[in-house]
Amino acid sequence: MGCIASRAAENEEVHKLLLLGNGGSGKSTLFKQLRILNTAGIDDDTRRSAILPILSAVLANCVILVNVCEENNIKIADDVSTAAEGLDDMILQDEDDMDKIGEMYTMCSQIWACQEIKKAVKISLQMDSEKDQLDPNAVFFLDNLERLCSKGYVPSDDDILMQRRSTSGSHVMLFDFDPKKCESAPRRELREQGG
Ligand SMILES: Nc1nc2c(ncn2[C@@H]2O[C@H](COP(=O)(O)OP(=O)(O)OP(=O)(O)O)[C@@H](O)[C@H]2O)c(=O)[nH]1
Ligand SMILES: [Mg+2]
Repeated sequence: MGCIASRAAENEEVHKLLLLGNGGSGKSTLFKQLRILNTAGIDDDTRRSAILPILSAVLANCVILVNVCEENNIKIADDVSTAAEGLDDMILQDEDDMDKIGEMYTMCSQIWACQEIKKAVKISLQMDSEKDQLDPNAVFFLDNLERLCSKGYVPSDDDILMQRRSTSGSHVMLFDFDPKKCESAPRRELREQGG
């Protein structure tokens, strides 16, 4: 009984916030922002485990852009199509795949340098079919290709914030909110982004 009472008292001290919303509506992004601003920040394991998913998403987005060009009769150079075919066969899933990053960089930068590909960005952000849909932050990552593919790359806070990874199950984070600390922290903007 004493245990239940003390648990109840403990719970009264905690303000609980349940985040519900469509996929891609920003629940995890809010979590990550709170982690950066109000806890010890993003830990090294989380950063390390984000490397391959970030690079895989970049690779997949390059393939999507080339497919969208082909489907919309946007003419691209043959070497750009060939680079996309090379990427289509590439899988990045474990540490052993890290030695493919140099090759991936060459192919992705060739695709991203192509002016016609930029036309496909706008189209693919508006596509209904999931297979042709670009990640909302694909341009941010493609503009940072050199940094992402360099040796010893460690994802920055912004990389972690921009990364799109669908959450499975429910996640809980406990944090102390200190308004004074918040005022002195670098200002960040949280914006509602339609799904
Ligand atoms: N450019 C930009 N992107 C944003 C902003 N806020 C959120 N995003 C991006 O929008 C996407 C939101 O995705 P999540 O936070 O993973 O969405 P979620 O609600 O957790 O989705 P599920 O886990 O699938 O239910 C991420 O790619 C974010 O980086 C913003 O202010 N600007
Ligand atoms: Mg999520």
